[in-house]
Amino acid sequence: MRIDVLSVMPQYLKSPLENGIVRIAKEKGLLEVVVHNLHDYGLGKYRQVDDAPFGGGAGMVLKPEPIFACVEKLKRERDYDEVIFLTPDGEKFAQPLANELSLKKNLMLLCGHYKGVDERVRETLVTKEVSIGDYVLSGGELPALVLIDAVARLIPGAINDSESALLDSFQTGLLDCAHYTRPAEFRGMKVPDILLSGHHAKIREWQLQNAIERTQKRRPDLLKAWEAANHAKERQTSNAKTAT
Ligand code: 6GU
Repeated sequence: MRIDVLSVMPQYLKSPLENGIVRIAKEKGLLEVVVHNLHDYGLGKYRQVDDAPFGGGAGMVLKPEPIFACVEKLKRERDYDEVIFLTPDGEKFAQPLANELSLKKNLMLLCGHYKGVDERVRETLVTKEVSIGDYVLSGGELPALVLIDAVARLIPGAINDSESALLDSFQTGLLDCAHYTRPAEFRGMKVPDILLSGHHAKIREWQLQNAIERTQKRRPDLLKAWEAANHAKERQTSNAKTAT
């Protein structure tokens, strides 16, 4: 997969793209991330990328010309599955979208700034608008990094334990269960006996029960959705059984 990121603050993106899961996926040849500085496409002697909004008001708006120039250049080089604009008024980012994007070949991410971008960019170049939550950040760089991390770890082969990304919180519809490592007793606090038993079926059962309890306590909304999906599945299986 290749991801092109368009930003007016390319330096800001550097360290997260050179470390952790993104670095590993790059080193394994599974992911390529190319950052483009919109100032390289800026106007005039000062490489201007933003301007005051028509109609007045606070903050600056990213001008259309540098963004069109950069996007059009890249589009001449390859086809993009999505051109994603990171913006607080976009679709809320969640695991299903990360899963979907992890299957794509070429993604373009446009980081907004200041008051946003000229609306004509959104109308003609952007295919998807994504937010990472209901709060306002100063720019789209952190959201782009969030999206890249969530997607990179889903690319098959990116993480060693191929099972583990599929068992994450949200993939099963439940939050993750509690985890423990050595020592079995620490300052009087004991790891649940069952986890030390070596009885795999019983351990799975404990983990599921623990995940259900944690989800009930922390995110009852998620548990409701999980139960509804589970009941639908059970109905399907029992219908299939009566049909045969
Ligand atoms: Cl994608 N951008 C900005 N600027 N703020 C946000 C956001 C995006 N998602 C949540 N807050």
